[in-house]
Amino acid sequence: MIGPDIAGIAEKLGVAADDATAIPQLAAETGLDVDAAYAVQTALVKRRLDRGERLVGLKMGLTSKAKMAQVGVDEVIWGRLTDVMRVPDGGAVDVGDFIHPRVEPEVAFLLDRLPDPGEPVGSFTRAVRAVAPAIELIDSRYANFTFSLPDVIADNTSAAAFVVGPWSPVPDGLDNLGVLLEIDGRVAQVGSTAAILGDPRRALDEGLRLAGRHGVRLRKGWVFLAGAATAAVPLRPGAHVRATVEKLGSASLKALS
Ligand code: OOG
Ligand code: MG
Repeated sequence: MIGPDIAGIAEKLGVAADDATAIPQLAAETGLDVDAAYAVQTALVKRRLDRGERLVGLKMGLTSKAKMAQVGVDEVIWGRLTDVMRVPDGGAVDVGDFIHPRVEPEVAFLLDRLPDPGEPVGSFTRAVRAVAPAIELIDSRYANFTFSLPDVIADNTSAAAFVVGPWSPVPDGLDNLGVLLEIDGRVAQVGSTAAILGDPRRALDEGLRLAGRHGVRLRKGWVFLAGAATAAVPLRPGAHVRATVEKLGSASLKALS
């Protein structure tokens, strides 16, 4: 049997991102399952690496119920981050570079010595050098921001851009810190780090386990996004976005008008 055209699907998704033009979902039509979808993601990210981008981290997706409910997919997923996706804290993006961008508040980890797959969460303090508030800008390449599980995996889990706030040493507890997303100084979303798999440290275990299944090992110096604590909010031209995590401070982003 001939399987799905991994390279062809990756090219379509890559062009959709480059041109900021939505495409129809393609997993059902092409018979893409989860494993084939991760193969598409690998090819899609390789397309970026081939033009000089560098891998700088890993992101988790759908680690909170709020996110699962928003997009109607209830499995934890992971994707890759490159240097070109990183926007400096307080920096600006052009909404026109994206299809239908949304922003969401996240917790970022700076990876140090990595535990082996399956090592318990107790190893977390050795594996993580620092923690920071973060904003992820997601932009599904599919029309209407609607997708199935293999569709969103193939699309590198909607990864488009991210901002990391100031790094701090890991505080004693990370499991119940307040999270706030403000747009133009108004509260848009409120949550808690408890929404992220009960404790965002668990997202690291999940990332190691799930990416490990596909032969991907996390590296020292990488940024790790644990997944949004709340639903994502559309990013409009001219908006000022701030994500605050209790004890950790804030990260911010502007959208050019
Ligand atoms: C998929 C990516 C989810 C998160 O933090 O949950 C994600 C999407 O919502 O488009 O990044
Ligand atoms: Mg996210």
